[in-house]
Amino acid sequence: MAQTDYDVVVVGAGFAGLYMLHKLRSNGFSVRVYEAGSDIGGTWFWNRYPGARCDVESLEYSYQFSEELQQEWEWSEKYATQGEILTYVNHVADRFDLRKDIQLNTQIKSTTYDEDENAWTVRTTEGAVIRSSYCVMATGCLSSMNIPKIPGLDNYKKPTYHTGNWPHEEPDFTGKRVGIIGTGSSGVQSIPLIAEQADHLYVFQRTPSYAIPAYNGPYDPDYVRDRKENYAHYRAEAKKSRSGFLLSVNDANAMDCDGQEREMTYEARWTRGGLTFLGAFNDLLIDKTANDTAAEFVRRKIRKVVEDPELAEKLSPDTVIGCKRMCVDTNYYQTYNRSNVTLRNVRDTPIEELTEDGIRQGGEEIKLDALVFATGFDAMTGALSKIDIRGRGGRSLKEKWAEGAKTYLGLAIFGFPNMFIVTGPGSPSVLANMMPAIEHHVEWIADCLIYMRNSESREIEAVDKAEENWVRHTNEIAGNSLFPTCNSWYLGANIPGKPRVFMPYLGFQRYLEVCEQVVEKGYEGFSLKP
Ligand code: N01
Repeated sequence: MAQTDYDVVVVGAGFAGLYMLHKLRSNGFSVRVYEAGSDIGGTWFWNRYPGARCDVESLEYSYQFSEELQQEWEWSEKYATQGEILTYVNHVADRFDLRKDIQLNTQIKSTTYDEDENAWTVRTTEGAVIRSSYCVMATGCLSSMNIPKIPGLDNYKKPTYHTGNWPHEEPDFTGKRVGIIGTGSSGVQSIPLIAEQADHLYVFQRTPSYAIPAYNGPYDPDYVRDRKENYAHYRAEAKKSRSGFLLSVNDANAMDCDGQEREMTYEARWTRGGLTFLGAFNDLLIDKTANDTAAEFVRRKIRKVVEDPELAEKLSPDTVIGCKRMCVDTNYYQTYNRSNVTLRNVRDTPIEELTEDGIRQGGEEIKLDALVFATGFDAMTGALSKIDIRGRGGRSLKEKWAEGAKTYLGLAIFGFPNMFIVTGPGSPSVLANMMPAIEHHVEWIADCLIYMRNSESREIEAVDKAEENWVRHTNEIAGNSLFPTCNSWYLGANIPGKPRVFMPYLGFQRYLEVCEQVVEKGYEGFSLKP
């Protein structure tokens, strides 16, 4: 075997990297985790903007690998704040003594595969060189910020913020004129809170989002008790759904019901709040007519909340509901009834430029004291593309993915042996509850490495044909849905020049079954070198 420093290098210390470390270390592998941030937590370390919280229920957005952990941890609210989740992350790290194998403030610059030695050479931006038999990229799906190249960006002199890299010292917007660009999940969460603080808030909206109320609040102790007593059952049920959540999808089709029945179903989902609204009917993401009924229901709700009918119209999306990631809100639409909030329509009147202290739009300059970019991420591939990853024959991953990301199962890449991605493109990842998606990948990878060790194999690689088939299969499924009909980040359409390819795999349960079968058939679709 090659001389290596570690069996496995893991890049990233978010939920994925932390569990990967724990799982591999408990199975006797030597592991080192490298993290660019000054602390652990990934998404929940960086995204600390006002109002940041998870829109998946806390009791489901948490690790299930340790019964003791899930029993001892108490979530205070249905949707946990960023701060509470970060406290949980730190608790996990301490509980499993993870920190000693994590190196913070360390950016990985490149990883190069050595075909003769079957090992990776990993280099940090500071020049350190590490050798490992395997690399696991736990770099996150939404971790590479997107700041649009608006003319004048360099001339703008006032403070700017990105929701995905929010300062640790909370900015004070009191008495300030604040601009925010972007009305996706981050914008929808932060706008109500920034509006409460700022003297005036200008929201620059290109595409309105569908937002479903969170109805967040403290957990009912009886509900928590039941969940905890029956965790195994609930977790198993969630895995049977297409998204990894409980209460996912009603089996009935919207178009098989009469108008009154549909209305009642939507109302019940609306009253419950949150992402499960989209599960009101089975055909919402397949049949445009069905989808229109749900979209119109939400638009009616917007019109009821927003007092100015013209403003309500501007805030009402006309796209397929659920095509872009739905938002979960607290007082989002209500915020537009405030006199200190102005909606600026960027779709009809694009931003012309940033001036020294403002935004010029439609010939008018709006003076600002601070500007917030809630403009999202180069999703799913961005963080990987920033690292110079070179596989067999020195071929770079960036080159390989120039026409769109290609993976086998979202876990492995042909030409890049002994490397795994946690929740990579081609896996359910962002279309599922991220926590079970992460845990599934971590456990699959760990089992695979144990198999490699037991079978005295030294190299594993996705087979070209298997990868091709998987990419085709992923696209076929997406093609049968309404997902490709809008410019979402699932398609890479939010980043100018990025190939338009649908990246996540639709169907959590189906995916789990496929991964299991692959293993049962002796890692079908992979080539293993003894
Ligand atoms: O980013 P986004 P996000 N000019 O890409 C606009 C997860 N998340 O950070 O739609 C003007 O959704 C862009 O407009 P358009 C969740 O999975 C979860 O909000 O491209 N506008 C859009 O409005 C989510 O989906 C949680 O026309 C520009 C916005 O910026 C994902 O992260 C919370 C522009 C970007 O929205 C990303 O959410 C937060 C330009 N040049 C995030 N460029 C929870 O769990 C972009 N925009 C609650």
